[in-house]
Amino acid sequence: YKNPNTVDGRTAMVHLFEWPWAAIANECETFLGPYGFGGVQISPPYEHRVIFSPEWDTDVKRPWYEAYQPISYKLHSRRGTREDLIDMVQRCNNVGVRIYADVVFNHMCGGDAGVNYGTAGSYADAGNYNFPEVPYTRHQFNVPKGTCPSGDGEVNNYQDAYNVRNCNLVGLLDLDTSLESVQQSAADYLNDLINIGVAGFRVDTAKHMWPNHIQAVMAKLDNLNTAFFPANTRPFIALEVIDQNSGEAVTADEYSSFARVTDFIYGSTVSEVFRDGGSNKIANMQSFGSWGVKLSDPDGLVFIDNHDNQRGHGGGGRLLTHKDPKFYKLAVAYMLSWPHGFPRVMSSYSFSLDWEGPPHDGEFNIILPTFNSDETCSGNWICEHRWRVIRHMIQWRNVAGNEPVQNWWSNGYQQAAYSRGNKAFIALNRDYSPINDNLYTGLPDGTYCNLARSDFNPTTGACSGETATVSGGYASVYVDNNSDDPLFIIHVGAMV
Ligand code: LM2
Ligand code: CA
Repeated sequence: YKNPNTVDGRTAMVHLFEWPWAAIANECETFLGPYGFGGVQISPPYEHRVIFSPEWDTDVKRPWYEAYQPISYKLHSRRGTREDLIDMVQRCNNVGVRIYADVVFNHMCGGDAGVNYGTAGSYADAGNYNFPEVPYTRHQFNVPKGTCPSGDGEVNNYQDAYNVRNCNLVGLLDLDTSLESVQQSAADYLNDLINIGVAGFRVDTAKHMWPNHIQAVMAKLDNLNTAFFPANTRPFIALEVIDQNSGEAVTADEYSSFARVTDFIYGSTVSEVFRDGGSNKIANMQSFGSWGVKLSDPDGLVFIDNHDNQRGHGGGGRLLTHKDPKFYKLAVAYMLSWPHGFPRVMSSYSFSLDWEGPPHDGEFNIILPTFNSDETCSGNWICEHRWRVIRHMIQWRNVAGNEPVQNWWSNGYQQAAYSRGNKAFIALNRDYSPINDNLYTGLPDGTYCNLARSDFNPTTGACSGETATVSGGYASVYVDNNSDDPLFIIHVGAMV
């Protein structure tokens, strides 16, 4: 369950937050496959609530978070129909890019939804705990049964695991996941996705479910579809457990023995180092992983920011995001260079208010991304995964493979450089002066394309700009601290 089931040699995924299925299918074929991305976390594929101006905020229309309020398990969301989903999963698998579905089975929609119709047109009556399309009825929910110990039915005491796991999180109707019938409904819906060809799941709100209930659902899951995966392959499971405050009753290590778990400490540590350049220096990052993280290498899903905390939801925190591009690129490049955890690159759209949904037309249809000649996205899609440093670091990580960190160099403050065996070398500068040194790279002699500042064409072997020469293993490395891309990036897959 901890294996992401990527094709051989692919080592990272991207979260294409709120991308429609049709756009993801194209992205797999034209960009993610060629650049060596291992997989895509997609936004929720099941039927969810449609939110237009609920009474508590008349300005809120089609917020992104309506996707976290299930109405049924029909695979028809704001991002596309079942047919669109099937087409996307097939086309991505065909170019070696795996799909991980974001799934919710802790709860259904908020009680405030009342009688409503979901994205597939299914009827639900939240006030009466009635979801006929699944079906779920009142006896399958914790609050009406009295299994939630809080006075008002809300999660309001993180010191008490029963409160966290048996009550309604922000009013979302909490399912009684101890019931075999609920476990079976959840497994049926995940198996539907497995049979379509997904490689695994990001499980929302796992912290709010008992570990043995999640394991019971996992035990009911089919092996992956043999049209795309070897026989007897188990799905990848990444559990969302926000464990970043000490003293809470629920911790990540209750889950990490049986699945990967989101590491929320990782991103805040790396953000702090590359944002402030304060007491946690880049010079100290040589031993990162033995400190600064929650989960050990094989147990962690690691990321700098995610769709929640980049807008103050889901624990929030002072994370680097695309809004600080220079330091963000350093942080993401560091993540992709470092052999710890399975990394997830965030891909965002621009927003100013925390609830704002993806770019849309006057009818609230999502507008598909369009692209500039330098591969970046135009309009309101940020597409961090297409930024030059980030897309090249995906390939760098694949080339580095299982090679260890070697040839570590640092100025003792905010500059560092290192190789992964004799395959790949990087230098990062978050300091107030340039790196201007003759450094031992460990790489074979030859001429390399500096991918921080240039592009490499694998067909012609041409480098669009700056090159670097390795001679006797040494390279003269210059990294301007005033550059927007204060890095030096070379690997044996991009030699001129
Ligand atoms: C999470 N972790 O386990 C996410 O970190 C968290 O951000 C998700 O909430 C939560 N699980 C449920 O999947 C998001 C969003 C909330 C939003 C919910 C449901 O962060 O703001 O709550 O999804 O859409 C919204 C309203 C809230 C309202 C609720 C129910 O913001 O005010 O509560 O819907 O209608 C009455
Ligand atoms: Ca729960």
